[in-house]
Amino acid sequence: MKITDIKVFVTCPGRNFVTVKVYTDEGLTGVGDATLNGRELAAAAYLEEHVVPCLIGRDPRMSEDIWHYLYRGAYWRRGPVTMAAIAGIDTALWDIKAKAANMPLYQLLGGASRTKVLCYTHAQGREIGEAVDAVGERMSQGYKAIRAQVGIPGLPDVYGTGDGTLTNTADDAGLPKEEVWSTTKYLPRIPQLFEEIRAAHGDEIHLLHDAHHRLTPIEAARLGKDLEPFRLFWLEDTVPAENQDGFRLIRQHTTTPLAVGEVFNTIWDCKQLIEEQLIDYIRATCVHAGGPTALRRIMDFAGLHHVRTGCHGAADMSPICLGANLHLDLWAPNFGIQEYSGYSEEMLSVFPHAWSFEDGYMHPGEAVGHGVDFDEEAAAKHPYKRAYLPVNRLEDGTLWHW
Ligand code: EZ4
Ligand code: CO
Repeated sequence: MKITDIKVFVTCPGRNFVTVKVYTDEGLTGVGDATLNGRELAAAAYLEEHVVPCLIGRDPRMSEDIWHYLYRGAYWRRGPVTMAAIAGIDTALWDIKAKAANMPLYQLLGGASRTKVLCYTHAQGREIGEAVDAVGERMSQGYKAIRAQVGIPGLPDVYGTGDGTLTNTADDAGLPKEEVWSTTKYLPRIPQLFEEIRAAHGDEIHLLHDAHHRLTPIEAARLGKDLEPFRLFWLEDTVPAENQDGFRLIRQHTTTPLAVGEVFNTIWDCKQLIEEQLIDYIRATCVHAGGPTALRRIMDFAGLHHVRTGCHGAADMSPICLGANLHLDLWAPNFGIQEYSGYSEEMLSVFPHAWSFEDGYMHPGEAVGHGVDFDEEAAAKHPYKRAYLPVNRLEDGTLWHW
């Protein structure tokens, strides 16, 4: 089998998605997600100019060799643009491989280790009461695990509480929106939120929270301690994880389970946190961590150290990424949970898919390959539109972590 062509599509059915489609001389095709929110055309150009020409004529079944060709062969390793591009190709190659084997992808990985995949979704409100109600609404939709976020008194909409989480964001000039942040105002608010959620909805529902990289280690340690009575499933992204030593301090102070890694690109970003058992869940996901070839290594490595998986699955990864994740989730012996924030009908119209949600659980489906397709005609109706993730400033104007 030979690769005859590779096309890269950038479409915006409500938000920008980068899709790679690999064509072969035997008629089989595969698709992969290469979306990098706010930097979409960088990943697309990387693919079109620097990757596609090298792969024409190669055997698509040699996904391991192609992965290393793109990773080692570039000399410049790692980085979000490179790894999203590699992920797009790698996911498409596994799609082809599984189609050639006439199997759903999870069978090639070792088969199902469970019958269904626990997922969590998002609930939020500007006021605590609103967030408590939103959790109840999600419970009534069947969800068994819910991430709760709430507005902070004295601040305009903060991360996770506005209404722009599903769609492209930019200000009126098409540039990044600016948000305002105060850790002092945030820290006492979150334990109040979870106290009220537990009081209203009981002990059974799994609760999660995302601090979105905004704290220092000692602040994170304090928040983790304050949240212990409410038994969170996890507390996510407390501190920026470039400095992984910071997690030692958090770990020494709290039994609240910790999750991190949605921005990680490679197993090297996970190494210290996993080896030293400083976290409980690794958030690495197909599109940002280099595709199934790389993600399954991270998952196995995590399994050696009592770390479970928790793939990032917000709506700025395409339904292809979610589909590929679900196959890995169904297989991984140390699976933890899968994020699922949902997609609009417009987004789903571009990505026909075999995956499904029922009563709080997902399943990748039994279609051959990873089970997600790309509708070129539907995509063509939604041209790329420049957009950004927001930036964040402290109240005195200091640029902060978003
Ligand atoms: O901010 O996907 O856990 N989910 C998240 C997401 C991320 C976006 C960034 O592109 O933190 O909402
Ligand atoms: Co997050």
